Amino acid sequence: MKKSLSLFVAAAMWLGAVSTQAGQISAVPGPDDQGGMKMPMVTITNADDNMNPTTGTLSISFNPGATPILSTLEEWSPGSWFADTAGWRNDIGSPVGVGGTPLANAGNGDRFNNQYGFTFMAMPMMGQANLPTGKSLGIKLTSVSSSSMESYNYVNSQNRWDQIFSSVGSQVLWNGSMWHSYFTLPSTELAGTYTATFEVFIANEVFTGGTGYAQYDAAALAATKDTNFTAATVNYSWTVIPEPSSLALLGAGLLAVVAIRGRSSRGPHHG
Ligand SMILES: [Cu+2]
Repeated sequence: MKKSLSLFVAAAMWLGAVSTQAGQISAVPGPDDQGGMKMPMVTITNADDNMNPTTGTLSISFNPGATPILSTLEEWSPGSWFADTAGWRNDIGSPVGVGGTPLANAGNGDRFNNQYGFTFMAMPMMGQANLPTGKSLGIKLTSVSSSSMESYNYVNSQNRWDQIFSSVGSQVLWNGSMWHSYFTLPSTELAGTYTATFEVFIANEVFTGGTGYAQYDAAALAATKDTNFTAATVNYSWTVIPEPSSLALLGAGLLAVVAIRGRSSRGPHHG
């Protein structure tokens, strides 16, 4: 009995630990709510001219550590919902009734995570070149394990929640500022591991985006790669764990199993 009880209590405590807000919240829970940022750092090395390179190699330094979890709003911030006018409400708002969510504030309840964030560093004196003049960084989705996974550029101040990387081969221009896009997955998708791969390259296009740190207008989607710079690859992976309701069922099931075992194996004088 003790073991199953402690599992049940641990699950309940985990659910309680992420409960910091309730009611309407004005921002989407972010890396601080999810276990911290995980940031591949991009540099340009082996450049012909570190101040303004025309050739070089993109390098990525990345130690992701524990695999991020794709979870629902109710798991990241129990009892919370978004304003009915929030750009992200429809996708990742909890379904009506979940955590007390009113109908007007309800959404599809997709799981989400934005712990991953690209960063770029230039230190010309240390062999890490500047971005070339007249060009920008580009990020292209080269594979994804589930077509149900989606990615969004979130800019709270613009009430912006725009789908990006809409299919394999889709790309954005990136200005090099630390950029955490959101990844979402419908709550109906199975537990397990999900992955995506991105190529980071130098694009023959100036960054002109007004949508935050990523640009995904027609010019960005059509930008070509500068092949004088060797591109780099980064792999992301996420875990989907069973629903808390499943965990609760599991806990109840274990309790039942232990109770039955106790009845059949213990004598009448157990204390
Ligand atoms: Cu970051």
